[in-house]
Amino acid sequence: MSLIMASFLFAALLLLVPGILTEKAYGPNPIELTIVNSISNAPNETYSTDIVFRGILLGAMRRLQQTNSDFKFTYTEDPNYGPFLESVNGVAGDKAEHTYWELLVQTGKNGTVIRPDVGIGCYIPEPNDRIILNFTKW
Ligand code: B12
Repeated sequence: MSLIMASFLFAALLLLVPGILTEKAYGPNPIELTIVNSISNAPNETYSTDIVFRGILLGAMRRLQQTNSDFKFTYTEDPNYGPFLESVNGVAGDKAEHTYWELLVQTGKNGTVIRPDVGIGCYIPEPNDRIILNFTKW
C-alpha cells in the first residue's frame, strides 16, 4: 500500500471514530416512567419513553403524552421555579388535602431511589433511569 493511501485511510478513520463514539449519546435514550399512588394504593403503571441527549424530563413526558393516549399530565407555571406537576392521569394534587405529585428517580446506575432537588422542568434524566411520579401527602 502506498504511503499516500495509508495516510488517507488513517485520516478517514480519525473522522469516523468520534462519530461512532458519540452517536449513542446524541440519539434518543430509553427511560421508564412509573406512576405510583401511595394514597389510594392503585396498581402502579409503567411507561417506556426516551430522552434526548441532556434533555429535560418535561420533554420526555410531553412526547409520551403525544404518543400514548393512556398517559396524561398537567402542570402549573410557578413564577420562580417553573413547571409544577399538578395532575397525572386525572389525579390532581390538592392544597387543602395536602396531596401532591412527588418526583423520585430510581437511577439506572445502581438502583437507588433519589428525590431530585429540582422539578420536572429542570431535571435531566440519565439513560435507563426509572422516573417515579408518586402521589403522596406533605
Ligand atoms: C413547602 C414546599 C413544597 C410543598 C408545597 C406545598 C404548599 N402548597 O405549600 C410541596 C411538598 C408540595 C413541594 C413539592 C416539591 N418541591 Co418544594 N418546596 C417547599 C419549600 C420548603 C417552601 C415553599 C414555600 O412555601 N414558600 C413560601 C410561599 C409563600 O411562597 P410560594 O412562592 O407561594 O411557594 C410556592 C412554591 O414554592 C411552590 N413549590 C414548592 N415546591 C416547588 C417545586 C417546584 C419544582 C415548583 C415549580 C414549585 C414549587 O409551592 C409553594 C406553595 O404554592 C421550598 C424551599 C424553601 N425554603 O423555599 C421547596 C422547594 C421550592 N421545592 C423544591 C422541590 C425540588 C420540590 C419537588 C420537585 C420535590 C420532589 N422531588 O418531588 C416537589 C414538586 C413536585 C411537583 N409536583 O412538581 C425546590 C425547588 C428547587 C428548584 N429550582 O426546582 C425547593 C427550593 C427546595 C429545594 N430542594 O431546594 N414543595
